Amino acid sequence: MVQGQAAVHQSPCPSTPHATPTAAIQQLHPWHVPSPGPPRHGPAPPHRPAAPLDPDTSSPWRSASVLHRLGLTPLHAQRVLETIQRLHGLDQPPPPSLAHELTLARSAFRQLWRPTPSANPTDPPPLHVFVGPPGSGKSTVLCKWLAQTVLVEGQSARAWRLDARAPNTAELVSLYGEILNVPVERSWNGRGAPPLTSFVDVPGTDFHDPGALAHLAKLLATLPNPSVHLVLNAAYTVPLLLAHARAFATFPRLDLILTHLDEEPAWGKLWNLVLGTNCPLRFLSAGQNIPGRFLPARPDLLSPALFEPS
Ligand SMILES: Nc1nc2c(ncn2[C@@H]2O[C@H](COP(=O)(O)OP(=O)(O)OP(=O)(O)O)[C@@H](O)[C@H]2O)c(=O)[nH]1
Ligand SMILES: [Mg+2]
Repeated sequence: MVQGQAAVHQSPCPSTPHATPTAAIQQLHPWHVPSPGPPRHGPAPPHRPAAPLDPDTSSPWRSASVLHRLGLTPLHAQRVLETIQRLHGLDQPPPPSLAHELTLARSAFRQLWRPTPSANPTDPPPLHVFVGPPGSGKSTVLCKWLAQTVLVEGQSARAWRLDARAPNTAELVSLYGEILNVPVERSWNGRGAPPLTSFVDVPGTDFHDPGALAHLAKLLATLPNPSVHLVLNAAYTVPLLLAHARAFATFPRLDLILTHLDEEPAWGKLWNLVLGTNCPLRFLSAGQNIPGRFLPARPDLLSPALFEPS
């Protein structure tokens, strides 16, 4: 069970209104550490003017502050707030209770979620290709998905461990191929997609290097109908996550897989990827163990404490 699911059960959405947004946020966010109050003795701390990115505390909508605490950038928080206001009725004053406002926030998040397109049953089985920066967890994710396909779904599969500009040294993929009795080939033989779910591992690509990106694009063009998964470490900062999503945006049928969720407590910040890109979020992966924790992404997993226990 992933951390997010556990949090759902530990921190159900409050059913009673809170006096202040801060009180509500402390209930909502198990990882939120309240800042220490002013010292009991000695001089009062100097007044700190509001930073430009501070939430608008004058807003009559208390959920504005909650969205800020979740880790949404001001632009994305504004978009969610506008959706909340539209759902409530644009000419209406904010609801009297914060609980009601948070119910609207959940509906807004569900509405803004971009689901991954469902597979057409008449299409050939997908060729999953994992791309992204070096060390983001691509080979680990491939092995997790491969293990689910073989062990949980009972399907046959094939895998390729291809070189790009750099050689592919991911022995992990070959090792799990052996364990799961899945053939792992070291070069693409050009025969076209086999009638099995297939997985392709490539080495990391530095998104600052146009030559490496062009080389990857050329490699992808040799593969039949690849379904490209951009694998990113969720512990990256929001600007870095968005920069990667922009750099890889031209690859075909791109979606996102986020890893290292065991090392990143603030899952709410990942809403910035949902709101700031055209890429659906496909899987969330937490930890090195295989098959381990590897779940289809859902709105309630990104902000579990905001959603009702399911
Ligand atoms: N803590 C943690 N470690 C992870 C996770 N996913 C992968 N790792 C570790 O991160 C390191 C890199 O993982 P890989 O799967 O080899 O990453 P990669 O993107 O294939 O790396 P390159 O092919 O070299 O670009 C390994 O030590 C993994 O065990 C995760 O979700 N959490
Ligand atoms: Mg790798």
